[in-house]
Amino acid sequence: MKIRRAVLRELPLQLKEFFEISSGGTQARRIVLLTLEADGCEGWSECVAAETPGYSYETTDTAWHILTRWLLPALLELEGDDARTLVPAPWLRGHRMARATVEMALWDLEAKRRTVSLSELLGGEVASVPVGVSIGIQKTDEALAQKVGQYLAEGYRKIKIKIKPGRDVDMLRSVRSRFPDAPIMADANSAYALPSDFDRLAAMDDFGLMMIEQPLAHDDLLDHATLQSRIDTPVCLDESIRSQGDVRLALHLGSGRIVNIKPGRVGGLRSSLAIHDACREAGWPVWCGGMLESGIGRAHNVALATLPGFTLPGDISNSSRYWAEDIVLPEFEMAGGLMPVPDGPGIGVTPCMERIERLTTRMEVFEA
Ligand code: OSB
Ligand code: MG
Repeated sequence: MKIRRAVLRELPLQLKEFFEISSGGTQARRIVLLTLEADGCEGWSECVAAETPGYSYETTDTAWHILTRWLLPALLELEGDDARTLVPAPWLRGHRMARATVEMALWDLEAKRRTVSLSELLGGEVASVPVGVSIGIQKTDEALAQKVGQYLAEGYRKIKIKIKPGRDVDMLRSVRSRFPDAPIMADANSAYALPSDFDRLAAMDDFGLMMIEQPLAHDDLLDHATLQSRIDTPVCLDESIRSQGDVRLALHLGSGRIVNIKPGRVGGLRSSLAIHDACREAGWPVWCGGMLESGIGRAHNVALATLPGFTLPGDISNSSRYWAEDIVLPEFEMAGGLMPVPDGPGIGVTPCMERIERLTTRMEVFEA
């Protein structure tokens, strides 16, 4: 098996609503899609890098550079029986979002070559997955309460509220008083530090949160362990887990009790499976995070979330929660808090080529 053609595209897609996290906000997404062709099949993936280096050092532009200068030219030189064994430029350090883009397209391609769903190829076990929604920082407590109420009514099983210093304890108290039993959690995206913010974080123990996600530095595990030993709320790691090595260290140190797995962040699906397995063995639940993806990235996330260790609802919401119109058919739409898993070959959704081609603002093609 040899990849005959690789096509990398960028297309702008406007989120319906401005999405603010502690490090900044986004409305205009720059979606990067990769298509790999071999044996009459097409593997698809989406690069999760953001427009600005606020979540990770990688951005749309660094990923584009690493993909076009290094990964895709090297990929076209490789050959193997199973698409998943093709690892271009294994010497290349870091840049996991760029690397994951290639790896995830190869998984989709291999699933399509075998005419099985991506979920089945990954070892998934269920036909639908429980899902939640992530709410950006809102200007007022009223605006937040309105959104929480709306999403609970739609059936989401986990309501994630973005927090930052100054929009945290009082805001969470207000939302908890209005929704006493709702499955609520908070995500700080690394906005706090120890020891200065300890009291503020410990105060959140009063609100019965499902978890607090990534309260401390994006590359820290040690202070997270100290924090977890002193608060009751489970700490969930996001930014700090970039590899199997990171999760082994986190498990050893007790840096939390839960991991948010985003395949793009950890270099792909193989690495996600290893992190899943390590957490499962240690008794830590995992769930699948999101990066405001289009339906292409979402399809990969849904497939990954069918693995048995994904016991908590993922940040996998309806296409219509993000976009006026998604770029895949059918669009993702959950019912009763459960997202159906596409059962067609590979990612199981069809890219809308006419729309994708019309929106594309840059494209590079590689041919063997
Ligand atoms: O920290 O999980 C995060 C979006 C962009 C960057 C970081 C995060 C998020 C989300 C959105 O929470 C989840 C989604 O895609 O719905
Ligand atoms: Mg997060």
